[in-house]
Amino acid sequence: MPEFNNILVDRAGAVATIALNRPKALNALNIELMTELVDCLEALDQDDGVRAIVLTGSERAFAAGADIKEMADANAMEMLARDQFARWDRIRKIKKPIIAAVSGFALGGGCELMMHCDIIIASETARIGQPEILIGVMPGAGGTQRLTRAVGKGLAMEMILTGRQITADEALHAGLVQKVVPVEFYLEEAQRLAKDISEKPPVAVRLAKEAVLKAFDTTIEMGLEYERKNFYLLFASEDMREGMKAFIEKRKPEWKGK
Ligand code: DAK
Repeated sequence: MPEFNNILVDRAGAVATIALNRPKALNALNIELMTELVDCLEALDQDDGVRAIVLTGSERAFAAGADIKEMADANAMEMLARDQFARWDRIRKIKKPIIAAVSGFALGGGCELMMHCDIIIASETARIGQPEILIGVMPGAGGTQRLTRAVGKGLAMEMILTGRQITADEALHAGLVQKVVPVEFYLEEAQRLAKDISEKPPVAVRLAKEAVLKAFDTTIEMGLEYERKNFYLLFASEDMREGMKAFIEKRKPEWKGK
């Protein structure tokens, strides 16, 4: 793993944890941080020893958004040339499950990054919002689409048009985050969940993640076809044989990841 300036990477067994680390800027997502983050995610995705990834920030901020200071003077042609969205699209292609552990601010691009993850664990202190409207823009890294699908049209409109931050409990009730825990435990809880998933058969985890994500960009008919194909494919895996055999023999399965 190369050296990074803006993220910290930690490994515990098959779980890797990436912590965004620009504390003075509340983890604002500048180009260098995003480049490191995406490179790191792709490297972990290729690493057979890693089976689940936790993405976190600090207690004070998961991420306070894209770096406003870096964007403030850019013109449309420069933004187009930077092609930063291509980097975000690569996060969507990560095959291993990513669990977000969110505390403090998850705003703008920070909220969008959180929503790129597969499951979100929040601390009671989390404050989540899309405040771009307050600085004269709008969400650009998927916020209008992912937030709307997660919480529904009304709340998404309200958040995006007013910039209001919602609390962790509101986010839980709206279905945006999956669990809220006291701040001392949010990272531990996300890592516990990641460990649980890391102990499941990796090929089934990969194909199941892929199929769930399909639900976002296809019709129900096509999605069901896709699910079925992945289901059949698992009957070609050694882990499927092992899983069912172990059940019948009343023992714990030993996964090979094949
Ligand atoms: N960018 C740059 N610096 C930031 C920042 C940000 N988003 N958020 C905070 N900081 C910096 C502050 O400037 C301050 O730096 P110094 O003044 O100390 O040098 C330091 O972090 C501490 O912040 P505060 O002093 O403001 O701390 P407070 O506790 O008083 O307030 C706050 C915390 C989070 C409420 C406040 O900092 C705030 O409102 N921050 C901005 C939140 C925001 O508007 N976020 C949305 C940004 S727009 C794209 C992809 C995505 C996007 C755009 C393009 N492409 C792929 C092209 C997304 C856009 C956005 O996210």
